[in-house]
Amino acid sequence: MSVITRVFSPFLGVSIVLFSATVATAAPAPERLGAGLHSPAVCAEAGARSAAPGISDGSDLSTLQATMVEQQTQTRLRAKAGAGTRLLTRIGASATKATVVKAALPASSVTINVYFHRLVKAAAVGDFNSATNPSKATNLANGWVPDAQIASQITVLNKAFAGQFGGLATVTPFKFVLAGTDTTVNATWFALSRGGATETAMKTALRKGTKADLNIYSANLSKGLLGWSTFPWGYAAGPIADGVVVLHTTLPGGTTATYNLGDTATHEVGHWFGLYHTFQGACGTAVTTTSGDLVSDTPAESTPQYTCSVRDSCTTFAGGDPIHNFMDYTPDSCMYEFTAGQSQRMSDQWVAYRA
Ligand SMILES: [Ca+2]
Ligand SMILES: [Ca+2]
Ligand SMILES: [Ca+2]
Ligand SMILES: [Zn+2]
Repeated sequence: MSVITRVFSPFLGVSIVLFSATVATAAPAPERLGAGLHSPAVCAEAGARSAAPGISDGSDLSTLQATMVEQQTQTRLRAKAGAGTRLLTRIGASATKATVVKAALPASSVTINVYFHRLVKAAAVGDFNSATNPSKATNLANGWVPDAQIASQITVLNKAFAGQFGGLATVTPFKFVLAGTDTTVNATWFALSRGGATETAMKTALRKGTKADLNIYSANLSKGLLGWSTFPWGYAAGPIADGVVVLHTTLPGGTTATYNLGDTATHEVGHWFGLYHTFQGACGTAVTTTSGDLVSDTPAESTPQYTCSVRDSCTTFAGGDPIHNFMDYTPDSCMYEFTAGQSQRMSDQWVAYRA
């Protein structure tokens, strides 16, 4: 209970009421709720997202957890309404219960510093950046992601968040610049597991910058994971954990087939900005900003889609599944768009937690 109190103190009364009201429908225990919201890695991707549909890491938020996050976000947006952020509309009976809708930050108006941390297993053999190095494959396997791949990853992020991969072509508020790259030879850190003491030790040693800076770590993730990320609302309680972790072979030009165009990072950075999976909350109860992934222009989706096959998993609601959305689980070549609603959510989350 103390964890909830610390996070949701602005909403303590509301949270208790909410929890009490949902106990009868098997709401998570308070301890689990707190752990879920504070986990250094509340979202992780199944590496087998193409080959083994149905694998779940249990990292998606419950509807109750998502509701509590929304309440906290609303309070923070409301508190910042007078601090230079325009309050567009209030819908509701009173200011304290109203839904706050912010003007989206202007397109491409926020530049994110990216600190890239390359974890490697052993010292490089020769020049790891050289395409003609006979030991190139060994170096790649040991985590020596070439500088050119890191540069390409930044380019992919910039194109993805500027809507330059086609599809809906949504230009979000965000741009990225590589602020620094460091390399650490540590076989234990390289074989990274999610949520353990090793991750904490590694991030404690390497994380740079503030809540507005993006730290990306590349490593040989255990259990077949492609990547994981923290959410923005977790920063206050876990600043060291804040950031994105990706399998080292998922960068553009990497060796993990179908996941080597750099969209693992795109997807995880989406979480870092506060986006949920498009299948969050399954079909939900409606296609609105209060159901499912809390974005009204992403069609409801019951489960992750692991291939690029068109389907409609929530026939109650209009629209085919958003298989081309970066926040589904489809292969990199299949995912290429964010929606305007997702851009608005990222903008709101940025104002609430990272600005
Ligand atoms: Ca939706
Ligand atoms: Ca549908
Ligand atoms: Ca793509
Ligand atoms: Zn995810």
